Amino acid sequence: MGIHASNKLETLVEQLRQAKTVCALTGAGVSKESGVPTFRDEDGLWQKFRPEELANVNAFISNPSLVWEWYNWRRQLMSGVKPNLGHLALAELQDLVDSFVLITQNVDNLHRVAGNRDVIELHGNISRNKCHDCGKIFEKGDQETDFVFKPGELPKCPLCNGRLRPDVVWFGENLPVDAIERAWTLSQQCDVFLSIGTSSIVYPAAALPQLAKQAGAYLVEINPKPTDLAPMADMVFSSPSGEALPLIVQALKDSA
Ligand code: BJW
Ligand code: ZN
Repeated sequence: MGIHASNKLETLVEQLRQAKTVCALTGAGVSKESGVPTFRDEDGLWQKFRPEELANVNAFISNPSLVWEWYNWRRQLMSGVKPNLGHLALAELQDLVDSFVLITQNVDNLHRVAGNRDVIELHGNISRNKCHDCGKIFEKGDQETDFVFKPGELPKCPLCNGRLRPDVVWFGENLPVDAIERAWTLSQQCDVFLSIGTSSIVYPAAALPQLAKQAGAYLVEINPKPTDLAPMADMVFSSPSGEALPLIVQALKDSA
């Protein structure tokens, strides 16, 4: 490691040690090394459709089979994945700083599996279904139907016979109020904010690091392709999160 890189880690370790509250915001990039495709990279999800065309309530109403096909495929894909070194480092980080909150846009549950205790899910969780008509939420296993539905079959709500859908947040829908309110407040209160593996284009999540910076936090971006957030950041790691995060955690442990 060059002197420059080690100085950078020293500076960040100092910031993390002094911080009362550390927030991390994660996006699809953190799960890429687990084998979950991102939305907008070249090899991202279903290149023939833009995420805006599928993660969209109008698409679900006009073409529910297409939307269900996409979620079936993703559920199958996610059922076999495990946390990677980036997730595990974030779980370790929570015990190395004063107070740590993980805010995620991901629906894959991998931060909880990795061991993070305080996880704010901004965009829901793919392991649940919700009735589009009566709002009832079903955990995996609550329904009589299989979790991955048969092609052409549209799952129905066992209570009202309404249209079941994954319990995730689509474009044009509000984020869960408790989740976004808490994330908003914490972003304004925290001392260090880490933005990791997100393209920083989907709002309101993309506003959180900007909010943190404006309120005085030390802002760090970790992304192999730095985003429009980078010019605002105090420090940028242009590497995969599965590489950068273990280095940061190791440096923090070494300084103890
Ligand atoms: C690595 C890596 C490695 C690769 N390590 N990194 C016009 C202007 C402004 C705003 C709007 C507008 N029109 C509409 C809006 C609002 C809209 C919005 O923001 N649109 C933008 C596209 C412009 N937002 C909404 O609608 C939100 N709701 C809302 O605002 O409510 C109020 C409202 C009500 C009524 C009308 C209008 C507003 C809801 C947003 C919901 C987003 N939902 C999805 C799907 C979730 C469920 C599911 O998973 O199926 O969330 S879309 C998709 O994008 C998903 C993600 O969470 C989200 C963000 O993507 P993410 O995580 O950043 O992934 P990528 O693929 O974009 O980026 C991956 C990154 O990883 C890249 O940068 C790589 O370089 C990097 N990477 N390998 C680290 N190894
Ligand atoms: Zn129902």
